[in-house]
Amino acid sequence: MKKLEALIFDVDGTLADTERDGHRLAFNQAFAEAGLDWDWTVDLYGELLQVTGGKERIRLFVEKFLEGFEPDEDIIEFAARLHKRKTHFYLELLQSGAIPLRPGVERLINEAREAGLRLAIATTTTPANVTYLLSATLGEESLDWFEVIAAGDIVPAKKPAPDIYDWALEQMDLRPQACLAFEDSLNGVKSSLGAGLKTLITVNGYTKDDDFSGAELVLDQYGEPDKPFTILEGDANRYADYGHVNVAMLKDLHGG
Ligand code: XBP
Ligand code: MG
Repeated sequence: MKKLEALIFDVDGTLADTERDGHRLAFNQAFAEAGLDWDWTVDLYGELLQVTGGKERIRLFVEKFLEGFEPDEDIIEFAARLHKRKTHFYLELLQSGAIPLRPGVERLINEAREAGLRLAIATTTTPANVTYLLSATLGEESLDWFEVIAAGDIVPAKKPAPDIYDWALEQMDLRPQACLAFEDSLNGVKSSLGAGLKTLITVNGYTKDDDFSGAELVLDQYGEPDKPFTILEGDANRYADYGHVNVAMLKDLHGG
């Protein structure tokens, strides 16, 4: 087994709980601005999360839930235009500081940097969504901590395809055996496992019932020294004593 050299993080649901009170609200703002009476409720949004990517999600909604709806323009262009406004509203939300990182994320990133681990991002979300989230939560200098920010349409096939992780690994000139991936969802874990990466899952409200077969460990959160995680799936005897995810635990999990 190769030594652990790098950590590759998903963003939505993994670094921050962005979907329910972030992306969803921004989609609804864009719909209202466009004069559409669409309301993506918490439950409906959960169903729409079966596809990754905001433009793809709008198209799924139109195809599956809006029989007979025909935009004046091509559906691809229509969804792209609407999505641009959604991104605008989402960035506003991030800038306002409304979306914090998940518990333990900042501590873990700092510890990983101190330990000399290389860091990267692999996400389907729009690139600006990542840079705004990092700047708003960890400060602008944090953008330099991540060697690669693989995001959005940089690869045509979004998660669950492994392409975004493959791309990040290629940019870092690393083999998957030298890395760990951090994910929160079924589409995410399919993508990371497809790229050959051992994966640590932290679930959220939308993904707690997903099938995480193949992941190394499934936790409710990363935890803090005074706020331990709960192990949902995986080797509880081996990992429970760590209490919170730290570099020693990641090395144990990675096995190298
Ligand atoms: C996240 C996504 C993203 C966001 C919306 O999936 O699917 O599409 O919901 O972002 P993952 P955009 O965490 O697996 O990367 O609207 O910018 O596409
Ligand atoms: Mg995710």
